[in-house]
Amino acid sequence: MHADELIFKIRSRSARVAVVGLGYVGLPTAAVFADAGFRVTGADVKREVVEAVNAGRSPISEPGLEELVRRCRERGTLRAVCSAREACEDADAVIVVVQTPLDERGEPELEPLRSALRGAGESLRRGALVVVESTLPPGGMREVVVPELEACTGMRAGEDFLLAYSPERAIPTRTLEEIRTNPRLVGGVDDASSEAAAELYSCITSGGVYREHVDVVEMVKLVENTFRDVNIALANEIAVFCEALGVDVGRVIELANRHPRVNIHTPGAGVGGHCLPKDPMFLIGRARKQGLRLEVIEAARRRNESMPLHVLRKVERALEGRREPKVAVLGVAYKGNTDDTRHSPAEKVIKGLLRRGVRVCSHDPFAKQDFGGRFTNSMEEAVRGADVVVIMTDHDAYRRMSASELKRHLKRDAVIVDARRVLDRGEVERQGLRYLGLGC
Ligand code: SAJ
Repeated sequence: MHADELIFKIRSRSARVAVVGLGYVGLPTAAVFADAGFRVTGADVKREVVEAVNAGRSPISEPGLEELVRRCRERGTLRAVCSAREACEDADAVIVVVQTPLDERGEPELEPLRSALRGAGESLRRGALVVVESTLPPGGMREVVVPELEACTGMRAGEDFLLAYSPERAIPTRTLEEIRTNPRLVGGVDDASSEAAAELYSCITSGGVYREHVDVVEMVKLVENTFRDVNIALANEIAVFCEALGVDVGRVIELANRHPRVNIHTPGAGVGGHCLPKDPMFLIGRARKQGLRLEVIEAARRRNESMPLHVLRKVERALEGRREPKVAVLGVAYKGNTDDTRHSPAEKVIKGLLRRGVRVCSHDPFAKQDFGGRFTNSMEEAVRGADVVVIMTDHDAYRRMSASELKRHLKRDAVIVDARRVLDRGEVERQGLRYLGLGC
């Protein structure tokens, strides 16, 4: 199949783009394409998301996104609808970016992706390009995406329509910048598909576009997040060991990282979000089907999953001997400066404390999620009268917190459990508060 006409339309920006899924990656992607001069229609099943976008607002907290959405709405280059079928009706390029989480058995849950593909497929035009940005398990393009699209369209991929995989690689809190500057990977089902997809993404990224076999692209995406998960697991393991030795892990990692070939990540309360806890599982699951055990990756997953429990034990130690204690949990988002609470380590800590009958009041400057306890957006209210403050998320607001101000609201002999190492130990101790940091 030829892609010449589509490539011409992409170059002249007359190609219409549809983005199916307006989540943490989909909406920024839609807005970046709209900002680059394309007419973009985004689709999302959540009515409140569609309404927010059409009102020029961003339903998620991501630096620069609200302003970009507003600008694109004012220029008339971005609109949102509830149905994928409607969004794809007149689209020359369709980008599918919906979640591919794990189900209860730890297997890839691909129904949201299949359903998005079916929605797009209902109105897909002959000659259009479909790009999947959702993270796929190894073999996902061949085994899931191609058959699903061919079944619902009655057309053949690479013959009647173009199809490529180009995984999103932007990091939340820097999503817009990374969509525009990160290198892109593109793996088409045929040359024309790769060529068209590469042309499309070269309109929005200055980081270069790499064309590769789709099987390679699937692995690259998963290996990147697995690298990070394993690296963080190493940092966490060293932190737990340093804690037992009474050595400050922060200094250890800082100095080790001065070596030109060492780059140990930051230990913390656990690894959350929708990617790092999941993507290694795609590899582990697939390897098991081949009769292989990915022992290092499995051990790293276990280490990272154990971190909230490690923090819970520290809090329990700090609570020993206290009557009807109150714990303030600072941060329910999975990482700093985001409102995303998916797979947040705070959930396990809060639920663990509630099970033990502890009064919990959690706080977050961005997110709103109680995980079964009490939640407030007022930091003062959260920490008022607390026996223990446990810092679960490295929000900038917590880094700026002053120990003397904090002390004014706490019980006199309160303990700070700093699971993200955001406070200065010396300053906390100078206020007469006990400091229990992770890894020291
Ligand atoms: N974390 C640590 N220590 C660290 C870094 C992170 O404990 O040194 C924790 C965070 O607190 C968080 C979790 O790990 O709970 C994940 O955070 P993250 O910032 O590492 O990653 P995500 O999930 O927000 O985004 C990752 C990114 N992948 C890589 O950097 C390799 C992003 O580029 C991907 O697009 C994204 O996953 C995705 O969607 O796959």
